[in-house]
Amino acid sequence: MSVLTAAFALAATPALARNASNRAATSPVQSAAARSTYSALNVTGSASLTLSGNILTAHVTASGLSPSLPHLMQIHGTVGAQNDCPGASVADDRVNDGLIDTAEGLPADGPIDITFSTSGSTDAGPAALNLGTAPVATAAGTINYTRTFQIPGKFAARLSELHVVIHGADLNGINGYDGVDGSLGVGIPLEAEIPVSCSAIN
Ligand SMILES: [Ca+2]
Ligand SMILES: [Ca+2]
Ligand SMILES: [Cu+2]
Repeated sequence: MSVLTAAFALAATPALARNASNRAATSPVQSAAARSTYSALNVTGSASLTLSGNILTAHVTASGLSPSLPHLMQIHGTVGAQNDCPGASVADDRVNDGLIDTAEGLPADGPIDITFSTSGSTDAGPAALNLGTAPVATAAGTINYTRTFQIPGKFAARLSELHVVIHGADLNGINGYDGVDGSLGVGIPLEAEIPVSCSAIN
């Protein structure tokens, strides 16, 4: 059994230097600070990922999230690549709005590997973008998520090369997730899709 952790400590400004040395995962328990993907948010929390063979127990606590709304959560990344959470400089790559939308973050984030859903599929298929099975924040904007499920061996062996991403921000503070569609073109609003926390697993 091994335990890996990812700590979210999102600062008010997103311009944090990359800290590649935090990613060397030679001891069973390490943690890393994440970098903000939306400067107006202050999402903090941590993920504890415990593996027994290919059975993962994921425990994620987070606060500072948009209250009473579902927050898509996934493990992202490309096994074997040194991809990392997106830096602040990508915010204006595609749409110059100061936000890192999903398409802008994808080159760094890499693909979705595993979905932290509350029921049903945990793979990278439709479950990954299903707001109906995403963890829902409390009225205080917190999430306390625990689920045990099997993951593909290729990810179990290389979790420390991947990262945890949380999505969803009620940017205009009205009507839950509304407004323009997100960058993935899958019919969910930008507000639901936008990454709000990214943390390397160490
Ligand atoms: Ca942008
Ligand atoms: Ca809204
Ligand atoms: Cu994601």
